[in-house]
Order: sequence, then C-alpha cells, then structure tokens
Amino acid sequence: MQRADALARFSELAGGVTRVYLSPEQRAANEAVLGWMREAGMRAGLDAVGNCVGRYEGERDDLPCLMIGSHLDTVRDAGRYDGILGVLAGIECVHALDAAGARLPFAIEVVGFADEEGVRFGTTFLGSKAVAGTFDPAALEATDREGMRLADAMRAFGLDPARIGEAARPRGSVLAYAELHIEQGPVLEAEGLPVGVVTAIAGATRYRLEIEGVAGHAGTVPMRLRRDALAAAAECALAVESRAAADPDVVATVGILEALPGAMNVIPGRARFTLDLRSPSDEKRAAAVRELLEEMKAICARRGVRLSATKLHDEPVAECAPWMQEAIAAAIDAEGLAVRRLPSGAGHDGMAMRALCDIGMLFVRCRAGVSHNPAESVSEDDVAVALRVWLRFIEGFAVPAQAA
Ligand code: HGY
Ligand code: MN
Ligand code: MN
Repeated sequence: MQRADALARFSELAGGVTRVYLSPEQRAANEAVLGWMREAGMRAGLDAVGNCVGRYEGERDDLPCLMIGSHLDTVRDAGRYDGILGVLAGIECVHALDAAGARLPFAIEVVGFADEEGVRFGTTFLGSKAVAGTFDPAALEATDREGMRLADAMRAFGLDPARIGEAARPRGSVLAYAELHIEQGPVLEAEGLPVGVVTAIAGATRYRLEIEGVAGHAGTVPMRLRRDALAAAAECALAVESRAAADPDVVATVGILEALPGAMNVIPGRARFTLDLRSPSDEKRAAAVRELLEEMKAICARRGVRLSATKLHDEPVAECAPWMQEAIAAAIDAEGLAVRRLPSGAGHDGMAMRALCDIGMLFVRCRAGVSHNPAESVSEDDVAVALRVWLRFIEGFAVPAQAA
C-alpha cells in the first residue's frame, strides 16, 4: 500500500496522478519498480519498449514462465491502484516465494506494462502488444498533444524503435498471462465480496473524430447562416449517449471534446472529439459503431459541416480461459471465500496477451466501483485477501494437459 502511494508521487500533475508513456515520471517510477523487483529476488530491467520486466527462475533456469502483469501508466488525474496494484501484487508474491526459498516447476515473470491506457498517443496496449508480438509499426507514426511522433519519443527516452521486435516472446515461453486488477465496477462491493474471477474482457472500439465547419465572428453571423462545428459535435455527443442508453449491453463515451480555434468570440470552425464504445457482445459493438457513424454523418450533412473519423482501436471480447478461471476460483475457494465470476467492462492488457497465451484475471473490490478518478481506493484487508489468493494461485499453477 505504501508502494502504491510512493508510485503516485511520480506524476506530471501537481496534487494528482498522471503518468504517461515515455515520460520523465515513468522513468522515475520504472527505477522504483525495478528496485523492488530486484529486492524480491528477481533479475529486472526494461524491455525494448520500456516495460519493466522482473524474472524469478523456477527449479531450473530458462523454464517457460507464468507471466503476472498489469500496467504502470495511468489516465489523466487517475487513481493510484488501476494497473499499479497488479504489478505490486506480483512483486509481493515473488518476494514471499524468494523469502521461503521456494522454486516452482516454472519461472515467474512480473511485468509492468508501459502503455496500457494509451493516453499520450491514442493507441493502447503498446507494451503488451510488443510482448505478444503484435505491435503494429504504424503506431510509430502516432503523435502526442505536442505533435511528437512515438518513434521520436522512444528515441528521446533511450529506446530504439528498430528493436521493438526484441520484446516479443517466443510462443511457448509464456505458459499463461494472469492479472490482478481492481474491479473498477460496483459488483463485488454490492455483494460483499473481496475478490472475483473475471470471465471475459469487453470488446472496445475507439475513434478520433473531427468536424470541419466555418469559423466566424460571434457577433455578426446570423444563426441560420452558421456552420458551427462545436454545436454539431455536441449533437453527435448526445446521439452517442442516447444510442448507448438504448442497449444495456453497450456503453459509449465522448471523453475529449475541443472547440477550435477556442476563443470566446469566434464561432468554432473545427471541433475534435473522441468515441469510446464497449460491449460484451462484438456484434452489438459493431452495430452500434456502424449506426452511430451513420447518424453522425447525417447530423453533419444537415448542418452543412464535414465529419472525418479515424479508428484508433478495435479489440474484440477477450475470453479468460476456462482452465485459468478454474485455477483462480480454486485459490479463492481454498481461502474459504465465495467464488463470484464476472465480466470486465474495462479493458486490460490481457486483450493483447491473448494473442500469445491463455489469460486469466482476479478482480479486487474497490470502493463504490470508482476508478479513473483520484477517489479510487481499495481496503488493505481486501488487498491482503487478494495477495493470499494470488500466492496460492501461483504456487498451485499448472497447465492442464488439454490446454497445453
Ligand atoms: O480504458 C480502459 O478500459 C482501460 O482503463 N484501459
Ligand atoms: Mn484504466
Ligand atoms: Mn487498468
């Protein structure tokens, strides 16, 4: 818990937590995490994309590993447990094994992924995709708010984009990927449970959209002659909200909305906004995205403004392997706790890691389900329960014959 507080201080936001990919704050946080990994008995260092990787050998060197991970980057003005808790929990479990001199029939790798949230470049899962071998080189052209390309930001950080492929793991070298994460939802708290087993991670689509209208003088252009880009974007945002509200299996968010040029007395000639749409059903997600793009085009045509949409991200539902769900459920049961299976509305690095190996997740109750918010919090007791479950899951881990 103190380590989560310590990492929260590595932030670009005074009085809050914002730590994005390849930032000076991330470099400082990496140093702390690598130090804790080494103290726990791991060999630790950064991989080719800046993930923190710690390795604890099994009963023999160079055995395939169980990968225990989560992410170290945050959203803007974030909480201090989203992602972070899963990395710290992995370190704590290895520390317990090391202190007991325990060696398992597999290695353990604890990974702190460097870019799960995708806040700086709009992409996401850059770290886990590199490990899974699915990193898309086109992402190197993505730019941040200052217009800096990802490739240049990597070089400025001391990484070589040409070596990203070195982070990819050979198939078979990772037996499974397991992530402990706060639920970021209200279910466990509502049912009085400290932990739960994740069944699947909802599919997600992200778009960056721009509306081209006509800038003008706020005092002289009659309302009926205006091509107000922001008003059009606002109508689009309400269309997003009502389409999602119409289907309990769909959630959609306009998280960024900018009026340009951004002066009080100028009719916005341009508007930029984002769409984030999720569903546990890939069919419903695709239908909702298709219908919303049509509807937003019609809104803009009616208003005489032009809409352009760029898809940034499109990940289908990621199932947690039944055998991994069973293994985590058995550890929960062995701790004398009720086993609750539930889906994840939030995205996680497992969506990328499933390209390499089977995945599983353990959820930890968080207060009022609040996340992506400084009020995000977990209780020390629940974290203690989760650590005991996680250590038991790790010690009992084995790949069943049919899953191998
Ligand atoms: O957006 C998400 O679901 C995750 O926090 N990246
Ligand atoms: Mn998050
Ligand atoms: Mn997260």
